[in-house]
Amino acid sequence: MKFMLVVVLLWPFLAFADLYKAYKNHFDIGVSVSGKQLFRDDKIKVVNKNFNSVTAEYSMKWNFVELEQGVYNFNWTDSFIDYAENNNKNVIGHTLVWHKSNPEWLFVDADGKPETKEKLLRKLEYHINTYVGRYRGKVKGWDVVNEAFNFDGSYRSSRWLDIIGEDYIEKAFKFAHQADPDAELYYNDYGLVNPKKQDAVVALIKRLKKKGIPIHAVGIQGHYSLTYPDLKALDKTIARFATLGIKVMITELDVSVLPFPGQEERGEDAVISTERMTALNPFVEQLPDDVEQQLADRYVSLFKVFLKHHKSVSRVTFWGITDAHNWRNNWPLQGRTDYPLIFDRSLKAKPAYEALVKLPQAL
Ligand code: 9MR
Repeated sequence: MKFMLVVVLLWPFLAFADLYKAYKNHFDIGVSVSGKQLFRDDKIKVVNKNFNSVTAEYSMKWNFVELEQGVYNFNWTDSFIDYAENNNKNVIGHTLVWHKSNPEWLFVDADGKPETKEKLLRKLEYHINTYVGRYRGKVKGWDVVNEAFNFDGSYRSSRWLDIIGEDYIEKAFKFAHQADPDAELYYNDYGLVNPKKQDAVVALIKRLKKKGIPIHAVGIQGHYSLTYPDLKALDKTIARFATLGIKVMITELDVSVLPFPGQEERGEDAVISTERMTALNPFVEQLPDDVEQQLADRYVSLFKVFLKHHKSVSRVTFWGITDAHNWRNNWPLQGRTDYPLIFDRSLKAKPAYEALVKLPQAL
């Protein structure tokens, strides 16, 4: 009798212990890990318990693994892969081709002149072969190309586009497939609820599929806020991508609770009065309970949409372990105090976490 009572009282804690286990019938729950966090026991304990998929926040980008041409530094990634193998976590490779985080040498020749199309393609192929090939069978999927379009649907300006042209995207997918035919390959971008950008990505996916170039998922970056995006638009976005016969992944999820500054307040030369800065950075000491609750409710609303589409959504990845380390503290303005994740600055689970753990069984 006593035993029964204990089980009944403890049931919510026993049943809802770990976040990823709560979603085991729906999708993977991932998190990004930054360079140093991999070696911090307190952070890794949180990852072990709650997430079954891991992405490097920056340490697998080109300038980290091959800062000097031909001189590879795989130390961090080797440790990351070992960690994942030993702890049963899926590894997502982030990211092979991006307009940022590239080494100086990549786009120029030995004389410092712009690289030719042919030579840049060879550099890309060699890099992908070496890198993706090294971790063949160990990385579940790669963000092959990251953020290649503008909001108006045009190609985003980059050295890749300038030198190679639009087909740099398909070349990257081809090279990645050659290097590891079993790896999943993804296109990853933000703002995909935006109709024109969405159209451009849908067209890209259709084009790749028509040409027989493998693409397995679209990564919808979830850099959100308490009001953005509109949930109906998100719902439609996921549904549309799912009709293309690919998986949908919610990547880079974080929910800012801070006001979004106007365009004129965001430039490097912007002058913001002290009064206005207080309004833009209102929670320097702590997050008030009512906003904490709004954050929890917002996470629940977002996850209800993801759960609705669980047959197409295969992963949801948070962009960071703790509020103490998340890029939203410095974007779109430097030096604010944001609270976008589900573990607070002392690694304590927030009400949003508790709500998400309970959600699948409550529906
Ligand atoms: O959060 C990442 C930050 O720590 C890095 O300094 C930055 C450059 O490597 O990249 C940030 O992550 C970005 C991601 O790779 C792609 N989408 C936008 C993310 C936020 O800028």
